[in-house]
Amino acid sequence: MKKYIFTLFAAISISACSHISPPEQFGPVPSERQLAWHEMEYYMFVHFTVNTFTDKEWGYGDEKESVFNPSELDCRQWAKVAKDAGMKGIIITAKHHDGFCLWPSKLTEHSVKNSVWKNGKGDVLSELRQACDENGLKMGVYLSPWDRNSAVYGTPEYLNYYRNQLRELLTAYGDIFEVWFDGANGGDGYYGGAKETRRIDNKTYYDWPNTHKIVRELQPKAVMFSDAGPDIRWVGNERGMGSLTNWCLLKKDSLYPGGNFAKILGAGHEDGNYWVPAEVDVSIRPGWFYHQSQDSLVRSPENLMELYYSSVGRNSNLLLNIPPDRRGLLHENDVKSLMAFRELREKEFGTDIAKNKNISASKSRGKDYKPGNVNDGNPETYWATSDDVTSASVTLNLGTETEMNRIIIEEYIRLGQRVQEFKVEALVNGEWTHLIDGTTIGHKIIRKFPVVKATKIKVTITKSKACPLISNIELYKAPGI
Ligand code: FUL
Repeated sequence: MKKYIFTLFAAISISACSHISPPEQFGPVPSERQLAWHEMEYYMFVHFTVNTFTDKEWGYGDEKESVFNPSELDCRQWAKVAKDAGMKGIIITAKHHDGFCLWPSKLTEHSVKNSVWKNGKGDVLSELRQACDENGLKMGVYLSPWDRNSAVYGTPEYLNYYRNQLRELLTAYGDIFEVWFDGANGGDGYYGGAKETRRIDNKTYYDWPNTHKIVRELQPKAVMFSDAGPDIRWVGNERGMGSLTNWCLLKKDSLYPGGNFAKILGAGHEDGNYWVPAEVDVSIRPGWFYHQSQDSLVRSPENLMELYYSSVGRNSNLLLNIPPDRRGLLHENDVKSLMAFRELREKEFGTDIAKNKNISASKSRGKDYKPGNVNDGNPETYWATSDDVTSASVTLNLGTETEMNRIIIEEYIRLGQRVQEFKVEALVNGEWTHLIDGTTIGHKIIRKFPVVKATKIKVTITKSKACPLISNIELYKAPGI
């Protein structure tokens, strides 16, 4: 009996010791809707309205509905291109600053219902919905707060109009993954014939918190984008440049849409109290809308690749604008460039050299958090250290001398963004050689370095706010340098 009790006691204590508690979350963490957004990484922006037909970037608001007349509009073509390009969704300008609605809104006459396209029976939003569903893409909407057509813009009544439009969009077109609130605001416009300049106070006029409630109520899974979140933030420029140091954290209460916060928006706040990651919005052409004169100015596949490094490679999502032309189709030049860009990415990230290679760590939290979790191909497993350790390294043993020039590193962001500084070294001819230094990691970073022939690669987290949690490391040999 004594022996039995002893054995039982020993078994219980061994199992208690081998149970290692998971790390606690540190600081703000992403919501489920934000996590789903992080996974999307790359998706299409579609700028399409009367401007496409008037050759403008900002319509004044007095455009006749009849100018909107695409000859071959085909949302299926957009969606097929997006899917073939490797994109995960499409965000459309349901209404741009000119106020023209691409859906037959009951709240205004200024929409497709009064155009000649399909004799006023068309609805771009519902065609896009169907095309997205057929191609497994998510759909998002851009609804410009600034409306140069509306007679009531600038008065409290406009807010009701704007919110009711939002309700129409969020109830009639299925699941919306992102609602895009643009920051351009106020100025001259048609305003129902007044033709004047109307200025609003960015900080107070829109009463954003009450508009946000509508989105949460009608589309709880949707993230909301603006200069200041609440869920996703603008990166602070339209050149496609994410910031090398990029915290998903933001003190968003001190910001508002349309304010002058470009620098802050790039890097975020290291000590931010909300999770508000950055989205890079950029156009494949100089303009956001289609202009025939820009047919020869479409970004090259190589240029798109650079954008990819400066956005997805810098802990941001890439929202790439491809504006349909007057036919209502994505232009051949844009499509060609997108497809070649996809091929480039496939060549760039061909075979992951790190996958399942032998790996060791200077420190580890124990079996469930072993270093092998970073190269097992499973984003749900991660290498972690014990709570009191904020600097440690993992070393990948490649077995033989191997050439490489790219590295991907990902943090397990579900429990917060932690890493403040890291470095990567290579064992070349028996000596550790420095490859890169970095600051933040977050969801993902992709970094280049000159081709190196090494037997081992060491990733050291030199500084972290709390014990580092690394879910993925990949290594590639991309063509060229
Ligand atoms: C800006 C707008 O003024 C541009 O026309 C475009 O829609 C861009 C994405 O956002 O603020």
